[in-house]
Amino acid sequence: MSDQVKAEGEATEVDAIVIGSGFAGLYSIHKLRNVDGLSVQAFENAGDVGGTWYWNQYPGARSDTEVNAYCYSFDKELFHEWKWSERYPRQEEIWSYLKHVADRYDLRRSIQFDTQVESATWDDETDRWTVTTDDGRSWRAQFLIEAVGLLSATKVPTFAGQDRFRGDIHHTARWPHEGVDLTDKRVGVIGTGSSGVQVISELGDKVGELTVFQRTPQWVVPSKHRPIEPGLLDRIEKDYEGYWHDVLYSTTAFGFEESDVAAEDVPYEERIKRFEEQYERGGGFQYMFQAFNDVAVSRVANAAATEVIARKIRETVKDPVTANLLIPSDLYAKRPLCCDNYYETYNRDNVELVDVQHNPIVEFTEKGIRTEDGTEHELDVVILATGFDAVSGNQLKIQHSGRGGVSLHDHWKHRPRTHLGLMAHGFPNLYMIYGPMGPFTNQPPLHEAQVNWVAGTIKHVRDHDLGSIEPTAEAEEAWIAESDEGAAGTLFAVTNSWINGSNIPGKPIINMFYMGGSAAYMDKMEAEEKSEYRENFTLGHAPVPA
Ligand code: NA7
Repeated sequence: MSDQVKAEGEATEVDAIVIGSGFAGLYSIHKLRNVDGLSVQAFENAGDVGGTWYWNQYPGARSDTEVNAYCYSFDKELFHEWKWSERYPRQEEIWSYLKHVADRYDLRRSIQFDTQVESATWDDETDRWTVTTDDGRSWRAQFLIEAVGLLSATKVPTFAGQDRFRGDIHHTARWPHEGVDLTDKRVGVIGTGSSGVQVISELGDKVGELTVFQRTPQWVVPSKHRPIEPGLLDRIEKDYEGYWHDVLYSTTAFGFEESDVAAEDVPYEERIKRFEEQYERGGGFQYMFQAFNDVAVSRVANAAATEVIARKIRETVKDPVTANLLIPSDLYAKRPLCCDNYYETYNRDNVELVDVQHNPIVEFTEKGIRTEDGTEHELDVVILATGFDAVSGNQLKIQHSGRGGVSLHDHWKHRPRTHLGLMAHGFPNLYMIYGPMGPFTNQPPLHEAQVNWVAGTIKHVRDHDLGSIEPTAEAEEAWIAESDEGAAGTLFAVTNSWINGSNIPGKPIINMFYMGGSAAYMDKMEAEEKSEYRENFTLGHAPVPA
């Protein structure tokens, strides 16, 4: 095992380069370096590990996935020793966990922080990637693993007059680590997706005034946050492998039992009753996938799901005008949201909802935000909860030049293209963890499965002295066709959100996920491995040593 880098010309050479140190990046370093014995250099543009959980330190940030499936599985001892305190942990706790993982497996020594990877250039002669970083250095590696985050490249809209605003503006995903004192302040929030909903629910009773600028309301169910069910983690440990196998071989990999009943197959009253019960149990993904199995594909099921939420909104929000504004007119087919205290927050005297769909933001002024009706909303702080250039955004920030000098920008000009959401034709030995057309599931368990698959291909290439592995053009085409066909049968395809790229002006509105479910995705990866990558990949040849 070599853990050392060696200088070759100007570039420093390692076996593998990893970009990112969130859930996927940290596990990539551990697996490739500690388990498989490769020399690994990682780069991270943040000042510490954590990825999403480093950046998203806004008030109220927490996981809305139950923690028993929102953690690593690769080491039972880690699972045993880390004591989660909450069912949906706050950002601080998840970040502490990831820092603990970095320390426990001694990962930091392989990570260069505060470093942006600027370019990655493939050399056919040597079967190596040359990576340049913003500190002016170059690195070479046979394998390049990009764990750059599905939801990481921020979408920061600019509004007319923004520069003259005398207050502060913060994006939720670039929240200052020293914190922002919002006590008694007049705070405006733009955006009502997951981040906005969490920040709004948290801040209602902590700030002077809260003004929510809502363009599109979203369906929100309560999380019904509570301590982890007593004994649950112990029960998981008793059948540890079996539990994680069941998580991966489910549809969504969220660790809860998914329904196998179609809402369409039961009478209307039964449909409503089950959604009512599910609402009381809480949880967004549960509301979408635990009550029935067809909420994301059937308009009948979807209508029953939203009927119940709409009724709850009307029951909760005292002012009927505000309640009506909070009820979405579109389908329940965005990434499902859950948050306690969201609708209740609008009953507070210090909270105002401004409908910027019909009364748009015209400009920022020195004192705040002016809307089309002429009102100047005076504010001390504006929080942009405006989301991300999701899925492909961070990948495209790096200037990739693949086989024959083809750029990833050109290859993805009309749409992102991959095989398995992991590799692209023309870009040998380049792996994108959770890249476009990856599985639409809970991420941490699938990160591990993908990294294990990647490690398998690397071992295969090295053991057989092959030099490189790359999906064929036909495999890529077939994967896109299969992914698109699956997604077209869902309601996500006809609902605007980051899931299909429609939140970014000018971005192709196109399917970005494989929606066949986690189990089917696992089978696909296994089939490739079993066939020794012969069917859908071109296996190259190692260059003749000089
Ligand atoms: P989302 O879910 O993309 O939500 C962004 C919100 O910001 C959404 O309500 C947008 O309204 C709103 N938005 C964006 N740009 C503007 C402008 N220019 N004016 C007014 N409102 C705007 O991002 P989140 O960070 O909440 O969540 C992303 C994912 O991260 C989430 O699904 C989890 O997986 C974690 P719109 O709908 O575009 O009208």
